[in-house]
Amino acid sequence: MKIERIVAREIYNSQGWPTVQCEIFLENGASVQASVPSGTSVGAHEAVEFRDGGSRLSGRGVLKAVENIEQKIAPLLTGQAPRALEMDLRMLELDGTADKSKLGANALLAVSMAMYRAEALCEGITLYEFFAELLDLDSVSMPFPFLNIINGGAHADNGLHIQEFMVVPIAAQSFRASFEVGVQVFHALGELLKKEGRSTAVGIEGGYSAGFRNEKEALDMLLQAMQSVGSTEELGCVIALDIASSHFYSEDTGLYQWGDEQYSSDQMIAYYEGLISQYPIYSIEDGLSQDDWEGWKTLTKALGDKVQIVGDDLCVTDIYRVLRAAEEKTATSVIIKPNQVGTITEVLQVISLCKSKGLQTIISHRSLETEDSFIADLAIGTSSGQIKAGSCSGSERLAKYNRILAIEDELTFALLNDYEDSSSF
Ligand code: 2PG
Ligand code: MG
Repeated sequence: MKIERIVAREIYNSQGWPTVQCEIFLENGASVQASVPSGTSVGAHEAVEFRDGGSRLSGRGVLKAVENIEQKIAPLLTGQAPRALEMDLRMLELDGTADKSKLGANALLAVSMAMYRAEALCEGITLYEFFAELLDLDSVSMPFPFLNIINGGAHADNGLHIQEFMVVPIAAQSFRASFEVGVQVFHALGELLKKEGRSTAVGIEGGYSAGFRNEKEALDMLLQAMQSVGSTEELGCVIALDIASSHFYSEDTGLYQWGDEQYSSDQMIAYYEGLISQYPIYSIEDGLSQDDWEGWKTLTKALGDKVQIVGDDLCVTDIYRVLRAAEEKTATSVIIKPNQVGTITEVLQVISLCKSKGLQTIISHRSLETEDSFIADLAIGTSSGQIKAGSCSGSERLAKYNRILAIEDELTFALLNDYEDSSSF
C-alpha cells in the first residue's frame, strides 16, 4: 500500500497554543493522523521546535513547520509504501542538524508518528503490537501510571518549587485497578481542599494548583488524601516527584534558588534524604540541574538504592546523554519524551539502550498536550513499565490513560480466548 498524500496543519494544544498535526493518506483511502506535544519546562539540550516568530500568536505559530512537511518532507516520501524506520533516517539526513533545527523537531515528529501508524495499519496490526515486533518482544507488560495530583513550578502559579507531585499505585494487579486508586486519591484531595475552603483549580497538567504554603504542606495533604482512601500499605500507593530543578538553578552561582535560600547540590541531596525518611517516596526526577553530572553521580550513589533517580532534562531522550548517564551511573531511570529528540526511530533506539544498560524507563507526555494517545501504545509496546501522562483531569491527559485501559481489555480478551482454545482439548 503506497502513500498517496502527506498533509500537515496547524492545530491547537491543551493550552491554546499552536502545534503541528500530520495526516498521511494511503492509496486505498485510509488515513492516519498524529499530533505533537510541547514542553513548558524545556531542557537546554532538547531538539528544537520550528516556530514562526513575528507577532502572530506571540511568535508561536507553526506555519513554517507545516510548510516544511508539505514542501520538503512530503515530496521525499509520497508514492512509496510507508517504511517508518527508513523514512525517519531519510528525514534525519534531510534535516542534517544535531538539534533538528533545520526542519524542526515538531515537523519531523508529526511525520514520524504518523508514519509508524501508517506502517502498522498496512501490516494489519495495532501500534503497540508493531513496537513489540520491532523490539523483538514476545510479550508486553502494562505500565504503572504516574498521576500528577499537585502541579507546581512552571506548571502552576502557586509558588511551589517542585513541579510535580505524583501518586503511583504500584501494588494493584492491573492497570485498571491501579488507575482507579490514583483517581480516588485525586478526588479525595479535591474534597480536602474544598473542606478547607481552598481552590480546586488545576494547573496545566490537570493536578491541583492551590496555594500551598510550601512543599511540606503539599506532601502532607497528598499523604492525607492517600490515607483517606486506605492505608498506604493497603493501597500500595507511593509518591513520585519531578523537581525540575534546572529551572531554579543559577549558572552564575552554581546554586539552587529555593525561595530566599540558596542550596548547593549537596544540600539538595540532604533535603531529598529528609523527604524520603518522612514520606513514601519512590521516585525523584531531575533532582539536580541538567549539566551537574558530578552532582548526579553523588545523588545516585547516596539515594539510588532507596528511590528511583530519574533523568529528564539530564538525558533529554538523547542516546549520547543516556549512554553517559549509564556509564557514569548518574541515574537509574530515564524519562522518554518523543519530542525531545524528534523521531520515533531514535526513541526506540534510546529505549533499547536503556534496556541493555539496566536503566528503567518512564514514557512521558509533555505539559502542552493534544488528544493524541500515541505514548500509550509506545509504553505498552516497548514494555517500558512506567508512564506519566499528567493528572486524571483534562481529556488530553485521559486520552492516554483511556487508551491503556482499552489495550488492557484487548490483551485480557486475547488471553482468555487463548486459554479457552487450549482448554477445549
Ligand atoms: C516534565 C514535563 C512533563 P514539560 O518536566 O517532565 O511533565 O513537563 O513538558 O513542561 O517539560
Ligand atoms: Mg521532568
